[in-house]
Amino acid sequence: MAGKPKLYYFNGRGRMETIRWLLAAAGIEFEEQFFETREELLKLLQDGALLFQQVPMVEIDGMKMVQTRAILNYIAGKHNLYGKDMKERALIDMYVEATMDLNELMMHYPIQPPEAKAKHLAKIVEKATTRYFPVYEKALKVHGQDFLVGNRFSRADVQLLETILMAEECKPDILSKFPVLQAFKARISNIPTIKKFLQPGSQRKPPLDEKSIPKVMSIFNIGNE
Ligand SMILES: N[C@@H](CCC(=O)N[C@@H](CS)C(=O)NCC(=O)O)C(=O)O
Repeated sequence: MAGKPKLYYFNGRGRMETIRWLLAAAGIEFEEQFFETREELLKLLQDGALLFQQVPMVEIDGMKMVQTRAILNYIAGKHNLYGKDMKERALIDMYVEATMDLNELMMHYPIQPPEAKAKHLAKIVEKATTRYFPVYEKALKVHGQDFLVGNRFSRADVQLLETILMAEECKPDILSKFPVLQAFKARISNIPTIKKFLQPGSQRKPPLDEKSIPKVMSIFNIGNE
């Protein structure tokens, strides 16, 4: 039997967090190796473990996988979270790509310079409430089912919940005009694997705090590229 997947990243959300969410939702236990310094990342690189010299990297089923989307696709396919056919998969892909676009915007918020923060936050709220959330609200309302795609639990539900919770960290009442998404959030948060991941002490990571920002910027050489 293959061992547990092993995740290589820093001890924070970044691009790895969605991978943690998906594994947890699938009920898969995983190990994590964190690097604290740029030197530790460079060591991994020198060992030849990073195909494109970047993380996230996940050791899984004898592979050293990189590229976030490739990793997520593999986990989703393996654990039956990727629809029943090509068309469902296409819809799931559209939905999750949009959540990842919004996540990317939110991920960059903590590292904005102080003078750019308010504008960046306004952009997050505007995109969430006028571009992305209305689509999911309508989709759930129109088909009236519990899950986004195909009337069964998929990565689309997991990734949308992750994004909703991140958006609420930016603006706690961001769902106020989206009653169907409020119900969706409650429902999906109650799925046992997800409920467990949402509890304190799980491998879910908190938002990046002020004192971790210089560390993350130094590990990834952000601003010096
Ligand atoms: N397309 C890649 C992008 C990966 C990426 O940008 N990783 C960052 C950390 S989140 C990194 O390794 N930066 C160091 C570098 O690019 O040298 C993916 O989605 O995995």
